[in-house]
Amino acid sequence: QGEQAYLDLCKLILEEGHKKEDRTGTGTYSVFGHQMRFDLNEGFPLLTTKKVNFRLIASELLWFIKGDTNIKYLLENNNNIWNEWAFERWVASEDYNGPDMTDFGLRSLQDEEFNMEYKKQMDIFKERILHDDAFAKKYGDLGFVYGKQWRKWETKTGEAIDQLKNVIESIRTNPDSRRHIVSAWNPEDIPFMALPPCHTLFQFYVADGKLSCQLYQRSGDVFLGVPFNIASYALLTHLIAHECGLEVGEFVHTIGDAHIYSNHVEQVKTQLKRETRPLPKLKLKSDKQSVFDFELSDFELVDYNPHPAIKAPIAV
Ligand code: UFP
Repeated sequence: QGEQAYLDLCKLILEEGHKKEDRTGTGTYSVFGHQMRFDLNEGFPLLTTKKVNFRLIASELLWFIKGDTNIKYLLENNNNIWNEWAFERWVASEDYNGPDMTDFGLRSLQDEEFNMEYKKQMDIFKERILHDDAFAKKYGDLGFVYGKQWRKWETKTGEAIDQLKNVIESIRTNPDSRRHIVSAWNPEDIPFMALPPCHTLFQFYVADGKLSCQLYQRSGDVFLGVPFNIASYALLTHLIAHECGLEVGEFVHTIGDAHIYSNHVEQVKTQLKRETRPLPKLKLKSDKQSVFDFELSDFELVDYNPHPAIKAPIAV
């Protein structure tokens, strides 16, 4: 019920998780192959045991849906979650001649003086992305990210496949199909991606006039990433159901490596002590039909009264 499936996963990992080293050097507790189910009719699955920023989730999803891969759109919506990936490319380029920013992620955590300089350079970078079109075109584009694979998957012959449009069409015209799939995992592109897609593949299912969605997520940072991922796919399911004239069903979340970073354990314990509250409701405020027309201002979350946010360092 509600967010209990999420809290149960947290508990399971703390109690039974394997201690496991990871790419970021932080260390994790992890279980493999876990499934959570959220009935979207119970409310919108945004956690109430800590405050989660819905605006960031919604603007990122709209960015994917548009097929946009340039962080300019995110910055215009005051969303900074993908900045580091673009900044990394900028500071490694021959056009950059500011102070050395090698390993900025790690160094900004360890060295306060460096952190100030990093923040300054990041602000300059953001300003240029926002106000210099040529610069944004060259350094704001992340290339092979979700928007690209969902909307413009490149074929051998150089054509583009619009997986999202196709899946909506197949839900409308052939709801019983077992092939309503969108894949972000493109083996050919993986070597060129900063972060191989975490949300690897999703599938829709129609029964009793309701649309359900299952996501296969290969790797999940259960404290910081997964609450975002749940809300993002719940929102996507609402939008597609709306366009197809269906009610919402369930969001089924299957995770491969489900982990809690060792420096998030205390935060998770704090969160587990909190009482859950009723889930908020999602309201679509416009009479738009197509998922491709929605804007941030069309969404409203009603009755979201979470416990306060809990801060934690992000592993990069
Ligand atoms: N991660 C998520 N959800 C996301 C996302 C990343 O949980 O949407 F983009 C986490 C999972 C993992 C890290 O902790 O980011 C990616 O690292 P790796 O590629 O080594 O799995």
